[in-house]
Amino acid sequence: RQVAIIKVPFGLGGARGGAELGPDELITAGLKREIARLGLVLSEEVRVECPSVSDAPIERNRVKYLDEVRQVSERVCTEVSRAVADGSFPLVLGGDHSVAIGTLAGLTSHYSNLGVIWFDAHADLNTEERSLSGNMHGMSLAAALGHSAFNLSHIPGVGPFINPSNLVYVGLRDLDEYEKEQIRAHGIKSFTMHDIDRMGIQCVVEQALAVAGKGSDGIHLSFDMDCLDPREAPGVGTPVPGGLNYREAHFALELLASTNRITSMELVEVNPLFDHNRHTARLGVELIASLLGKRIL
Ligand code: DIR
Ligand code: MN
Ligand code: MN
Ligand code: MN
Repeated sequence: RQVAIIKVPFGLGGARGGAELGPDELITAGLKREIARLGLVLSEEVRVECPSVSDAPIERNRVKYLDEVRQVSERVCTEVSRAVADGSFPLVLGGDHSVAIGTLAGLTSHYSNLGVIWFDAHADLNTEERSLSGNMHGMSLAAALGHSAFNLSHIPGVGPFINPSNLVYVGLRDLDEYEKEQIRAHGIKSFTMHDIDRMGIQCVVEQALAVAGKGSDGIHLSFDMDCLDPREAPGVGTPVPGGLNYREAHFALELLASTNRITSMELVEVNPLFDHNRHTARLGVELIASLLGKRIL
């Protein structure tokens, strides 16, 4: 199997800077060594050109850096689409979670009915109108579903919107009122931390796979590192207490790997500025390795 690493050093969609350092941090933490150890071929390693604060004009709008997010989305879409066409497994390294707009755009150009499993403390369902923060990383799924003003349909080469019945959340614990309404209105399957405590992570992941896999021709795993407990992963932009622990996260990704159903992955929101001893990036590398098939025995 071939893996294509797509680095997206973009942080302007986040609440605080630093996520743009994520891709290099993951590489430094040994990602390529792990991929080689698994016997996988690294078919390509591309770095998407991303604007940073110093390139962007001073932001005066309520919705922050929309033009920059739009530009990065188009570039990520192109790279992801090319990786799929090459027969590689796209592994997108964020960057803040707004990079998912481009990832999903690129994937939908190949998959007509893409399932999505979204590991996150947050639902990322805000629109430009309803966002309380103005940060685009809290709007990526609204764009993928076609609910926001800027959405998937504005990206050249894109396919259909994500169908809410093939979208599933794991790890939710910090939602805005509008996002709760949206989850209910569209019947989006959501496994909150409460559900994980009640059902156990195995049952949750099995049910999540069933939702994302029903009638779909591919399943994308979008992994926001803030789904983890901040004690395990302090290096994120918006930590929320009460998240997944080390063993739950590993087990979840091992279980997903064992089904051979996951066709792409992105890992986002590694923020080295808030990390201790590269702990979060190293954990990110381990979790990617688990998803790519690493086993204990
Ligand atoms: C909040 C936080 N719902 C927002 N979202 C975050 O800004 O829209 N997403 N942190 O990752
Ligand atoms: Mn997120
Ligand atoms: Mn985020
Ligand atoms: Mn989040």
